[in-house]
Amino acid sequence: MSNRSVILVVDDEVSNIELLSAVLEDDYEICFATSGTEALQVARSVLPDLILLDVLMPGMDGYAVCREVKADPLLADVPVIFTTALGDQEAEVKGLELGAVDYVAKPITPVIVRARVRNHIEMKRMRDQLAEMAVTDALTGLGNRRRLEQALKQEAGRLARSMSNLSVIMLDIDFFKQFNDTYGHIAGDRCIMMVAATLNRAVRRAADFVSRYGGEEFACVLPDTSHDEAMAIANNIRDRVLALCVPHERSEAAPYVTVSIGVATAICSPGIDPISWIRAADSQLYQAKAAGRNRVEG
Ligand code: GH3
Ligand code: MG
Ligand code: MG
Ligand code: MG
Repeated sequence: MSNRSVILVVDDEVSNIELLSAVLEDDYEICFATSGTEALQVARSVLPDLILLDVLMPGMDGYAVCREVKADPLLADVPVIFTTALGDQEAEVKGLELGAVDYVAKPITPVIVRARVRNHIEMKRMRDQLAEMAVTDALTGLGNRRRLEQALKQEAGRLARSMSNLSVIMLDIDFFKQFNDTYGHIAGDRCIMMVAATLNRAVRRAADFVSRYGGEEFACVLPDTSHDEAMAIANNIRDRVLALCVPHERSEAAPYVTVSIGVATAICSPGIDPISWIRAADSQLYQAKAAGRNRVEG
């Protein structure tokens, strides 16, 4: 599959679509629509990287399309460039106020269209990259705490409709301060990466979500998972980390790196605070620490 950016060209006049396609097709995948309603259909199924949108169209005009695009969570981030008749300042202002990023004047000038489209595609790419970085942990590549809390909220809301179980696993590396003190921070970072990779191998269903919650703490969201199932997964994680046999001579739990794990399960219902899972799993984790570490409580 090609990884070229996709541009949706919307215009009620086919000759305009042909013109814009000819200007852009060397660099982008082009899809098109000849009416406002068709534009929304295509946009929702293709999720384009940019929309070139005609203002004047019979039926649903470009403004109405732009309004709907900006109101749709799936499409709101897609940059919209209006194509307006040359010199129509009012149309330009209205388009920009509706959330369009730019406009190109008709009749179009190919070099201008190419330059503006390229700039906005690039800015969109950078915005997406920043948004991704804001929810990703740089050391492990896992989601960070912000991403976990988003996932938890989303899953708890989704499962509330079917009153399904959701489990959360909180995990903390044992005596990790001593590990750093003995083997150094670089080795400590490597240990965190190994635990992250182990978690990824042990928690495998597509709906499951694994994150680095803090320094040497990890959290997993397991939708549609009973307490027994979550305990089995947690015990498997504990076994796998121990089986890595990463030496830890100053641990009081084992001669190797170990983890303590807390598990919390609850039936999702409307109005339940997603953070209550974190609190409950954290308090089980505390019990696991108090009971001697290298163990699972839930
Ligand atoms: P416990 O068994 O009770 O969890 O003891 P602990 O020593 O693991 O707990 P504590 O919370 O006192 O210490 C956690 C340590 O984790 C302190 C900190 O230096 C280390 N740490 C946190 N984030 C990182 C990191 O990104 N890299 C490294 N190398 N160490 C980290
Ligand atoms: Mg038109
Ligand atoms: Mg800790
Ligand atoms: Mg610790």
